[in-house]
Amino acid sequence: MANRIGTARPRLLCLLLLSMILVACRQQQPSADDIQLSMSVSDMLVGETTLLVKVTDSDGNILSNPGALKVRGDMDHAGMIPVLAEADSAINGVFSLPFEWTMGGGWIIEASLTRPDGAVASETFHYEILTEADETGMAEMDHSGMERDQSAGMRGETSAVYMRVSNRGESDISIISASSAAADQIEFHETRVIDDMARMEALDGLLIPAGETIELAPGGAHIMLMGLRDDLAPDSQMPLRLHCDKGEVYELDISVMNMRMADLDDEIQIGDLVFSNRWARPASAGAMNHADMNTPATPSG
Ligand SMILES: [Cu+2]
Repeated sequence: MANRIGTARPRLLCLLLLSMILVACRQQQPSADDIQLSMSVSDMLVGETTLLVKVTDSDGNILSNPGALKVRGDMDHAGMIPVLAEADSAINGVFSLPFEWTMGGGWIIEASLTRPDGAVASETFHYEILTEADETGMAEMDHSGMERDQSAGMRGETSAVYMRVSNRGESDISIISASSAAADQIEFHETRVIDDMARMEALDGLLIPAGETIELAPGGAHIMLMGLRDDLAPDSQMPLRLHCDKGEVYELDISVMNMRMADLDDEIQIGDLVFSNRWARPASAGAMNHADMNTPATPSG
């Protein structure tokens, strides 16, 4: 009640302050949540390359002072030494980082931007890197998704789903296809390391023999999501449907996370199958829609 006395002036002051705050807000840089990182690469063959990382706000506007960028490249199978790069200045919103693909195979590139205010925005991209030998062998490989996979990988539009599946029944179960509202196309792949080189091969499906358990994991068999329709944000869930040759459909939810550090408490049984440790790598859909970032995906032809 005592505050009532002399309210007129404080109110005026408040209004003034409020309008100043509004003006300040309008001029403020976007928060880390509104930052969009998109990536293109100059070469997708083993060896030296340049990573171009473009930073914009959610409306696609270039930021005058984006901050500093760190990039970490890991292969999608265990035991490889990560490749690191960083840059603290961008030209027209684009960071240019020299980088080296040290080996052929699937790469996960994580770009983390530290804003001038200390906030961090990060994005993960997935690339399939070839050796020269691979490139010529490509046509012979019965791997229809592979080329699409690469061009999609350029846009960070692919991801992989991993899980453990046990068959508690008495007959073998064969998963022949998968579908999801989150992706245009889904294939079963296996990463194989041959002569020190990791490559992905398409599988017809997944066989879970009676009484056995199969493990889909980085560096091995996985469910490849191509043409993502929506961003797969860390800590979100995505739906996945697996179709069995006998007609059964298994509806699953998949946790999106950067790395699975421990077993997940997510075991569910559908029919004879028990699914657990279901996770997918984060990825963005159509992050590369800005025309000027479209460097050619394949080296030539
Ligand atoms: Cu794959």
